[in-house]
Amino acid sequence: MTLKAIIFDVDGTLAETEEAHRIAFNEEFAAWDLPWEWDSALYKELLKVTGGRERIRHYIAEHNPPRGQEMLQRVDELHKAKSERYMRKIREGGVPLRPGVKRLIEEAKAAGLKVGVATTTSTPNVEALIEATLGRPAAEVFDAMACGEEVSAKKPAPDLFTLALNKLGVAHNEAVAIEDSRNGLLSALRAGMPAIITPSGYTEDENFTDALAVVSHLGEPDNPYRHIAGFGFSAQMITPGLLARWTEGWGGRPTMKEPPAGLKVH
Ligand code: XBP
Ligand code: MG
Repeated sequence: MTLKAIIFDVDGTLAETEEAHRIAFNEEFAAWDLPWEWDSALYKELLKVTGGRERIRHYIAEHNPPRGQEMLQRVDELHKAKSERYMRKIREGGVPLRPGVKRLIEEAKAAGLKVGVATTTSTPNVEALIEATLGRPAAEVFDAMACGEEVSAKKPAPDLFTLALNKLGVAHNEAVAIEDSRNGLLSALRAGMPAIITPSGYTEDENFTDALAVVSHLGEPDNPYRHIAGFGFSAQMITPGLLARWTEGWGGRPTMKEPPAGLKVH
């Protein structure tokens, strides 16, 4: 494999956005006079279902909250209002990019790699986050974006990573995914891609057994990552050079269940 692209997840990976999502859901529920409150423990459970609309439907089905059946008919409306509320919060600032994200994007571009995103959230949310954190349009920062509204099956299905690969014009074995969740890892593996995991607050105890490497964040020169599992034991930052070395032996195929054995740890 020759590494040609890096594809980033957004929520939890580029930034710790899930608290802003959770608060936006709760504020919107209150605005609709719904006696629904998603605390952190419940939200952690609900995050297993990717996509905000899907998450609301799942909550109604599993928790049978007051006015659930009424709201089932209005999920799109409720979710649209939540998304607008979320974007307002993001535009106010206060949700920074995680360590090493800006650095790795810049280093990847300087090394001639393409950079994309594959996310279950919708395009305007990504645009708001990138504008608020990098001060530039997302379309200038990324060579391609694959967002939730473009596919019928969200993560852990492979569709979003496959779409990002197609838009970037690279093969599944020429790109690496950067993810924070088990669902995201499965999505990448099912698309035939290797993945590096930087767990986020809500995903840190998930199972990342099949990842190439698990590190606390991407690392900065003055803020090295903490190695958790896999490759990268002796490194301090995820760089394009390291990613190219770690993915050299990658022989993954779309829909594969296990990564290939026998990759050397550098
Ligand atoms: C993130 C999600 C998203 C957000 C909410 O998953 O599951 O649904 O929580 O976003 P990933 P929307 O990081 O794996 O893409 O409400 O806009 O769907
Ligand atoms: Mg994520």
